[in-house]
Amino acid sequence: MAFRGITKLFVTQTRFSQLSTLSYKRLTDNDVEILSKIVEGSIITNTDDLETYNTDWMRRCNAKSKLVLKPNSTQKVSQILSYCNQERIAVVPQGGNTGLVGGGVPMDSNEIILSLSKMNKVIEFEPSLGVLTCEAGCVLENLDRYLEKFGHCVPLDLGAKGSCQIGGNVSTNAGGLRLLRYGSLRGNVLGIEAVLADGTIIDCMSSLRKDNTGYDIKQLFIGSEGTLGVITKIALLAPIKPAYKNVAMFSCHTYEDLLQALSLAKSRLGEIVSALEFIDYEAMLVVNQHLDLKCPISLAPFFFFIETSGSNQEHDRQKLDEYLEEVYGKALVTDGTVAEDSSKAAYIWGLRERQVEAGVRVGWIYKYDLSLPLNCLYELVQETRKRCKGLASYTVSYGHLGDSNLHLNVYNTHYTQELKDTIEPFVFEWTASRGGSISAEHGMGFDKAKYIYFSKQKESVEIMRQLKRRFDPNGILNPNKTVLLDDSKCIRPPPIGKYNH
Ligand code: FAD
Ligand code: 2HG
Ligand code: ZN
Repeated sequence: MAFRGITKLFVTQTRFSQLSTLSYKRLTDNDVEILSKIVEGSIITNTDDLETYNTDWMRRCNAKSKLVLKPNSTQKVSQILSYCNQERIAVVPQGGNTGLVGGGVPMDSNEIILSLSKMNKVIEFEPSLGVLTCEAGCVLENLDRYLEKFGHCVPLDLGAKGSCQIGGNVSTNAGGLRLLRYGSLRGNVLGIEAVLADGTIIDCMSSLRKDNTGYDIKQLFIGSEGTLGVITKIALLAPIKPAYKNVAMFSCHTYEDLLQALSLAKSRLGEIVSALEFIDYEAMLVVNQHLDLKCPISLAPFFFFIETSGSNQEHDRQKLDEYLEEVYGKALVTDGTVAEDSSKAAYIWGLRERQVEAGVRVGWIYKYDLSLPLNCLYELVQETRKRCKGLASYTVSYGHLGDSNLHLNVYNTHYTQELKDTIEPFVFEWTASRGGSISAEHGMGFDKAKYIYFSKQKESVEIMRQLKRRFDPNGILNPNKTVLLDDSKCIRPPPIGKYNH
């Protein structure tokens, strides 16, 4: 498959990897033979079969890697990396390939893909501790189903749960819909086994809730997008699955009303809240038009989604009813619905969760995942919409309002450089000027790596580079992702104040 209307972008990417400061070996038939022996023939070299691994979920990157390796043990991962390190062969770790920042696909035809999909075994679940131990290639939804038998669940939930892997989730420090309830993976991951670039196996597997013996090495692998090591095993806290859920959806006429409804949800529903999400009117239009999902309540500029989860149905419902009375009484919401059964709940939730899928159907996506103070979060959407008028099909926003995490997406039928230049670096500059983050939960990947200075000071970036050099001296792991070793490739933010008006 060729690039969909983005020959120009692909050319830019290819040129970029050729200009990289480190040089990698051109893959030979002899390398393929040796690596194939390590994985006992579990490889992919056929061009058609390689396509899925070379193309990212949004179909924006289409690399030409010639080899996918599928090891089924940590030992084999270690042997692969040891050989690749010695031969200077670049390796891209890949989980479910659902990442949204071009982190899990190669940028150059000589990079090989290390797929974790065969390392998909649950090792054990210890009910008294509520700790699950598994291999990194387990699909998130499969883990959730496994835990359900014990009355437990995974502490994160993403729209991509049917294909993303827990190793990919940990490597991107994925947030998702229930971070509000269970917190970040940084707190939920108790142990990690990872393999360094030279093949060294780092065993930080532990089921301990508390362990303050020195630096917490496993944290370095969380969110480092496969640039410091390949995660092979994980010990994860698995909370008790809540017995009862309520899902409700409301229309709000102004952003201020939405924020007040949010604030009341936090204070009135307190411990039973499990998700507080929003989509705007244009996002609703996109799911209506491209997924044929109809809005079940009257249309408005904003839609607010609340999920509660608890152990006492009556108590939870009473709290929700009191909340409804208050927000209707204060006219913060103008219409709404509470799902009476699980199929209606799934329908309502689909309006929010399937936004990503709807966007892909429009054509080309310019995707931004930002942390911003709530009071100015929607101002950025309005400014961007104004700038993109006449150039884009839609400027939509949705996101994890309870976490101040905005997903800002500009859609068009095809890629144009003019539209890209209209949005970037504007969005990053605006975000930096408000003290926000240019990547709230998706990571930096290839897309955002050069913008790291918009969210991190130079001293921190330098420590990141030192860590990268220490963990992966030959730079073979996921080159040109997350933090660029060549500083001259990074873009600097403008002086503070440019967008403070
Ligand atoms: P991949 O895409 O394969 O890889 C992602 C990165 O991790 C790459 O840099 C890769 O090299 C690295 N990697 C993968 N496995 C390993 C490993 N074992 N060891 C070392 N490095 C590894 N993200 C959110 O945060 N919140 C959401 O709500 C959310 N919703 C989504 C909904 C949809 C429909 C989609 C398509 C994506 C969504 N995402 C969301 C993006 C999210 O980052 C990924 O879905 C997920 O965390 C990536 O897992 P994966 O197994 O697909 O990893
Ligand atoms: C979500 O919250 C995902 O649905 C995807 O993080 C976000 O589409 C996006 O930009
Ligand atoms: Zn998200």
